[in-house]
Amino acid sequence: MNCNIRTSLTVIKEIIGDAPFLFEGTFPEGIAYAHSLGYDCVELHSTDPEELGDPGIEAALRENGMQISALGTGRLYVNAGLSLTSDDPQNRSEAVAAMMRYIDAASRFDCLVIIGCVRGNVPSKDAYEETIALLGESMTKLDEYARQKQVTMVFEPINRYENNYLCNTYEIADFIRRFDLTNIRMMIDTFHMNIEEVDILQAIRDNMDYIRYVHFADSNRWWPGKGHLDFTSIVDVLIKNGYNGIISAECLPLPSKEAAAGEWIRSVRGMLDNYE
Ligand code: LER
Ligand code: MN
Repeated sequence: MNCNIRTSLTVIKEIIGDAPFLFEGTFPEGIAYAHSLGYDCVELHSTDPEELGDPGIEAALRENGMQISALGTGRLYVNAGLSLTSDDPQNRSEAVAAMMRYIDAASRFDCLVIIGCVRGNVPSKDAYEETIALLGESMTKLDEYARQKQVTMVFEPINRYENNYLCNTYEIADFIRRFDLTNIRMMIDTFHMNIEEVDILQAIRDNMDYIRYVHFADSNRWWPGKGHLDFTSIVDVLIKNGYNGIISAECLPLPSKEAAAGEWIRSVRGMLDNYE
């Protein structure tokens, strides 16, 4: 069976705490490094969308024959404290405005924008519907802007210990349908799926119509093969259900970022090459 799945490496200026990124340095350096290891693309994480204006990025992409797969936006929440569902309207509109700058950059780079923890959290048990309504309002604005700019955003189910709502694939698909979003689709992350899905393979089959991007990390968030997830079956179900996008290396930089980046591509390329 033919498979055109490509791989991507997570790149960030500075890895803070135990964030699951594998290259630390400038974006042009990250692009050259990812290419040298055999990755096809880079996933760029920035705190400020202005970082993506660096003209060295385009030059490095050209020189190395690389593409940007997606722009991560989680640092807006983790580092800058912005949330699409903040109860402070000023914070919320700054979050939406910053996400629009990411959409602008994605339109230049022809890549996806990830919506992860910038969704914020439900502040109390009885505030679920209120939070969903705020998120629906913010997402509707982003969806319209993304449509104008012909950009796709991918909404990531994140496990309950990091975000306390919209944790599994079915909930994200329901949310997309409920607000009739067209340019917001879904991505999956096997680390989160291992915690939240009843059956990982069935969740992929059931939600395939929405899945546009994939993060691979094992059950312990190390590279695929270092935990107990059955990646052979996960790759097989993705390919047999027509997935033809990008799989990105978002896993812990352990025992070192260099080791994890090298082992991730060796393991995942090894599985994908069985289909080519
Ligand atoms: C973002 O892609 C994600 O998976 C979060 O868990 C990052 O910490
Ligand atoms: Mn992820």
